[in-house]
Amino acid sequence: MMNLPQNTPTRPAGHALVEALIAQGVDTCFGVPGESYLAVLDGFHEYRDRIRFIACRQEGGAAFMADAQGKLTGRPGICFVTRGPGATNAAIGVHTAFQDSTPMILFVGQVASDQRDREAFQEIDYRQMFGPGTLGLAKWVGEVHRAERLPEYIARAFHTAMQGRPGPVVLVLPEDMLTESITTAVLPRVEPVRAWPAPGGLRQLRNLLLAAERPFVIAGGSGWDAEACAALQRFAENWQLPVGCGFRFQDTFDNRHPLYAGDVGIGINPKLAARIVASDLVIALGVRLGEMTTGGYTLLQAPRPAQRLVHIHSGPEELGRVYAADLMLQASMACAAKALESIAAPVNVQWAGAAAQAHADYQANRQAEPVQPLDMAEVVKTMQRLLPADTVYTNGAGNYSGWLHRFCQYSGLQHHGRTQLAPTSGAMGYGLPAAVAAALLYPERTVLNLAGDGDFLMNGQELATASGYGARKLISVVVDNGTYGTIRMHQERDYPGRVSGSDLFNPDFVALARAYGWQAESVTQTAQFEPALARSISAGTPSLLHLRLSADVSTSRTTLGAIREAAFDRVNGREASR
Ligand SMILES: Cc1ncc(C[n+]2csc(CCOP(=O)(O)OP(=O)(O)O)c2C)c(N)n1
Repeated sequence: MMNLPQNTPTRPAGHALVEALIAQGVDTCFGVPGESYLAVLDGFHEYRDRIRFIACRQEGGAAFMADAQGKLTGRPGICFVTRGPGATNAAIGVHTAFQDSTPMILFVGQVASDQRDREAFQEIDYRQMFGPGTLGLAKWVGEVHRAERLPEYIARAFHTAMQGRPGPVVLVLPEDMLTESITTAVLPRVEPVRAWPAPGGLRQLRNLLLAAERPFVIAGGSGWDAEACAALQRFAENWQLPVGCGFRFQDTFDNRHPLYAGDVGIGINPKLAARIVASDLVIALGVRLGEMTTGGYTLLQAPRPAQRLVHIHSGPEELGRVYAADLMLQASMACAAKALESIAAPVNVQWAGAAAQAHADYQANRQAEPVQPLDMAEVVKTMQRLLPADTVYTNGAGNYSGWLHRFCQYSGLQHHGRTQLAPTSGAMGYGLPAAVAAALLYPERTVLNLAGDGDFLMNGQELATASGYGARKLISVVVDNGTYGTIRMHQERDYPGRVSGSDLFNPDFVALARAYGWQAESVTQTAQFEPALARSISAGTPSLLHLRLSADVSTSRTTLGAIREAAFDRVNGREASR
């Protein structure tokens, strides 16, 4: 517990806010400045030896950086933006933090209290904009009307962001409130209150396991820590359970472990999908069981799956939201797996061989037909061969991310903390700012961002933040196929041959990166990638590798041409049968 000062000197609320962040252990904040919160910026100046404000180039980038900070540290990532235009730009990060269950706090400057409700300059009602009425944005929106209560609001924001299902909180700061002088002391560091699963529920889970023949665990979601991931591994080992990781939570279970069965997300290994469908007990541990982790609600039929279902989640509102599970347990992920590993397992389980087979299927899925002239599977495997084991991999949205999902082997959190930063919200533009945040927060670690050409330019301006703040071990690999490839893929499936709105007109990515002080080069053939990556690793500055790919290379499994042909065959077949 921090000792509270007995006689807190008078200071502006804007300074007290920065003091409160320091008391919460925050040493880095992301944001774009605005005249609406000058008193807070002055607080950052006052405490500049203890906390830094990273000035980003667009609030969308800043909010994604805060989300990445939340994912990496397990405590709220912090973002500051100005009113109206700043807040609207930042909304994408709030949505991502909500869908990804990332603890995050967005501080928004607000018009002065005596101007409220006049639609004053850049005024928005943030409770309406982000609030519970718009389900899927902030977990809570608070507006601070009394400066002396600011410490109370900040402590609540930290609790709310971390407790239950973690998520984003928006705190609104009227300009005049921030300049008021207060003597209120800041509150001590907040630790989240955690929930353990009920003992009776654990007994029921044991009975379900003993009655099962083909159980399967899907682990993921937010709130895991190193100890919890280690406990999950022991639980799986005790019961010889095959474990899959939920969509974009691939670092929950060590991918090299013999019980690992693969990722349960977009582009799932068909054999893994079949295994889950054929299982008779699914233990969903920490995952929301959303569309991406259930194969569009088909791996588990909604709302009543064919398999028996145990759903363990930190947020009670997620339990029973879609699925009528046989057993639902509310528990924080930091506690759940520790409780599960205490469940006594029999000496032998009848499905032991199944876990080995599931891992063999996962390994087989990492083999792919060679592709000429630039083989993305080889690119990802080369990255993993050359980069340190604790490298953080980031991506945004787009088909290109499928190569990471399928071929990158993430380690469990017990080894290197989080090594995957990727938006379950499917937000394009996430990967580059997330990588910049990781590189600035953990300068000793290497960070690799894989980006599509569409995805990359959604937040390309943050190249300046990386070089400006001295990121070094940061590599961005841009997969340039000249198209919004994912959308083109859907078009070819549904409207074959009718390309509309999905072509891209790209800049010279190498020249662009160099203009920002990055090292950069192009790669057109597989053999060029390894030496280029080696040069990036020893660059001492951020670097960009521009991979030029044919638009026809659509996913790790198929080409645009094949998709189009199949679609034409379908259409023609339909017409012929009329
Ligand atoms: C912010 C945002 N806008 C639009 C989309 C819809 N979308 C999903 S993937 C995609 C195309 C991605 O293109 P690119 O980054 O070039 O990757 P590719 O699919 O070609 O590999 C689009 C437009 C989205 N997911 N997020």
